[in-house]
Amino acid sequence: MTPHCTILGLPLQAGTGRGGCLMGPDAFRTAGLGEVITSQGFGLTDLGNLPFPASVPEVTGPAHLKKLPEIVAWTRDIQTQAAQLAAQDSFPIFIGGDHSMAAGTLTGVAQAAAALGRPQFVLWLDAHPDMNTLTSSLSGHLHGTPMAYALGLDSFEGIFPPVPAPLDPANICMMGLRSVDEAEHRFIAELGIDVYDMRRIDELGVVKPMEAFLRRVAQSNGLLHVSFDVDFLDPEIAPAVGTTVPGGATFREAHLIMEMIHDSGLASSLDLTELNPFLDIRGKTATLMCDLTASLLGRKVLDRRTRGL
Ligand code: B3U
Ligand code: MN
Ligand code: MN
Repeated sequence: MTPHCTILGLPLQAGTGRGGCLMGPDAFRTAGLGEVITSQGFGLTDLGNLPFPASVPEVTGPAHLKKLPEIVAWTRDIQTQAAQLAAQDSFPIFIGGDHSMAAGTLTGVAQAAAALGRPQFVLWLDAHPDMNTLTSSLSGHLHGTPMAYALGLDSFEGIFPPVPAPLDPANICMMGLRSVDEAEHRFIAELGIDVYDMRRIDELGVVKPMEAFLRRVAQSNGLLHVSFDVDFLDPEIAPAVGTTVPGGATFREAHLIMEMIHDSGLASSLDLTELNPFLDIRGKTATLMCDLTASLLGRKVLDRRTRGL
């Protein structure tokens, strides 16, 4: 991993039904994300927040979709930024914002990987696969669709920007799923995506699945994008998210995943997404997400200081 990180704030919330994700980037910074990065010995460039799209295209799609033109505009802008940042010699951390941001980050980093001739892998940590197409989405909320878009599934053509380098389903690993729509279930089965839902995590733990996935990334000389949705975590420890689903990953499971990613040296980019500071309790979710990022960047259990003494 390069010894430098670049933060880009993506204050979008049009993909969700609840306001608040707009404040996500500020909450990550307030919780000390910058200090976490520098204290792990990384240089830091904070690019601030990407501005609201200057122009919103006139697009129409299925009528039940909410704020479609706005998300199309964000996707266009984020994709361009992500492709540029992923091509630089610095580790990009995209701080959201709702998960529709991943329509831009996944396709942008995959574009940069394709330019290097290297396969793009994705570790998707989320209660949801976010794999609805524009036609299968039942809620109309576009944060439920970025993975389908990045895979190049149909319904997006002519509405969203063309996908420069669609993800290979064989290079995706999803962990933590526990809320999956019927259509998403079908897509996952058809594409054969590697899924560790919470039941499989209960049964196997996280070490074996992570070892197997990281080995595949290493053997293919792949680049690894980690997309971390706050609702991957159990809502008891991470309440600041609009769509809480009980039975999520524990504190230690999540840290262990981050520690294993660090030890592998394979991560090339990161999304921190769906944080809704309006729903937080004294900043505990934002702080936990920063601590998890510290583990991904190399903080060890023995380095941690006791808080509040
Ligand atoms: N699959 C549902 C629910 C959902 C997806 N992502 C979140 N919720 N956060 C949908 O709306 O597509
Ligand atoms: Mn999500
Ligand atoms: Mn989710």
